[in-house]
Order: sequence, then structure tokens, then C-alpha cells
Amino acid sequence: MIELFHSPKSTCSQKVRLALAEKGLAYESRLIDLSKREQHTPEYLAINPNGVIPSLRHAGHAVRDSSVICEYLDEVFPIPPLMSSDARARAGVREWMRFIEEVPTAAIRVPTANQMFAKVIGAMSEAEFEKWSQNVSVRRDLYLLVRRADFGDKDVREALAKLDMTIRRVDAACAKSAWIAGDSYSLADIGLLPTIVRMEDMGYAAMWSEMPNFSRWYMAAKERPSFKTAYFAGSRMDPSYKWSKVP
Ligand SMILES: N[C@@H](CCC(=O)N[C@@H](CS)C(=O)NCC(=O)O)C(=O)O
Repeated sequence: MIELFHSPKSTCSQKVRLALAEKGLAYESRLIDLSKREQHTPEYLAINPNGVIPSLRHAGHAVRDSSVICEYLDEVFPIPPLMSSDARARAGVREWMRFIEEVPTAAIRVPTANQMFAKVIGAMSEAEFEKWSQNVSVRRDLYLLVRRADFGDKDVREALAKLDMTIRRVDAACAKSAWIAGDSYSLADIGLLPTIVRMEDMGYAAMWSEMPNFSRWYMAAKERPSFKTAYFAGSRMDPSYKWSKVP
């Protein structure tokens, strides 16, 4: 049995849902409400000590981190493959995965945080913030940044420059192949897709309007049946979405 601890709008959860859907795997959904800090409950921290989602439990064994989970699923359920059988091609996919984790995945958190929780976190007293940020050691840096009085435009601009660099690299890669890391849809495509969907939902689609290869890649990725399954109702960011109260 596969259990997935996730939330509809979490981009990292979306990655794993895309991989599960590509494999045609059913799972028990364990929803974690981030606004209620359910990621910090002792029960959840026992599954994932980082206090982040997603986590997967397969036959009672916990696997954490979206990319690790995706690779685990690909190894345990190899058909259809999301990695090549050739070691060099696999290295190519992994190079993209690491780049995607380090650059665009980190960058998208800045405009997301700015839009979703800057107001709430910025308005917290020191004591409220300390209470709220308990157990979030892996995200504390971002939250501290968000608390800075001038958090906003400059940080978002820097993040968008990294996202722009990513889009350009993908556009160049997709001039040579159908998908990011070759002619098969792979974990590299899955790794990037949720970031781009989030960008579209935040109104940044104009950034790739002049990039035909990138645009073709994005359209083809959204046309796969796995997209509809992974992005069930409520998974996209509502443009008017704002956290309205201190969680
Ligand atoms: N490297 C981790 C990062 C997971 C992560 O940051 N998850 C976010 C949601 S996309 C989260 O749980 N945030 C909770 C929080 O910031 O407290 C992965 O890919 O699974």
C-alpha cells in the first residue's frame, strides 16, 4: 500500500503526484494542512523530521523528499520508466534534477512566500514567530527573510532572474529533443513542471511567450493524462489566494 502525505497546492507534492500518475499507481491520500501546521505535529515529524511535505509510506516504510520519492517509485515500479536504462542518459537526467532543485525550485519559493505569507509572517510578534517557526529548521532562513521589513520586490526580481535563466536553458534543450533530458518524458520534466505551473498561476507566463521550444514543452507536459490526475481540483493557486490569518 502506498500512502502519500501531501497537500493539493504544494509544488513538491505535485511532483510526486505526477510520478504516481505516470506509473498509474493508486495511493491513500493523507492530506497535511500547512496552514494548520500539521507538518509540525509529533506524528508527522516522526515520519519526516524536516517538517515538510511530501512524504511517502510504502508498505510501512517512509521515503522523504520529492526527488528521492520519485526515484524510489521509478526503481520499485519501473514500468513505464521515468529514467533511461543507459547510465550516461540517467546521469543527464540527474544533472537536470539537481539543477532544478537548486535553482528554480528554490527561486519559486520567494514569489510564493511573498504572495502567500509575507503579510502574515511580517506582522507576527517575535514570540508568535518563534512559536510558529518551531520545528521548521529547514525553512527558517526563508521565513526570516520574509520577516525582513523590505522583503519583496528586490528578492522577487532576483528569483525571477533565476527562473528566466532556467526557462532559457530548457528552451535551448528542447530545441534539440522532445523533452528536457532527451526524447523521453523523465523525472527532469516532472521536477520542473510544478514550478512552471506556479509561475503561470502567478501571472508570469509572458516570460516564455517568445520561447517556442519551451512553450511547446510546457503545452505537451500539460497534455499528458498524468497532469489532470496530479492536478485535481484545488491544486492550482487561486490568483486571489492570500493567507488571511495567522496559522
Ligand atoms: N526538498 C523537499 C522540500 C519540501 C518542501 O519544501 N515542501 C514544502 C511544500 S512544497 C513544505 O512542506 N513547506 C512547509 C513549511 O514551509 O513549513 C522536497 O522536495 O520534498
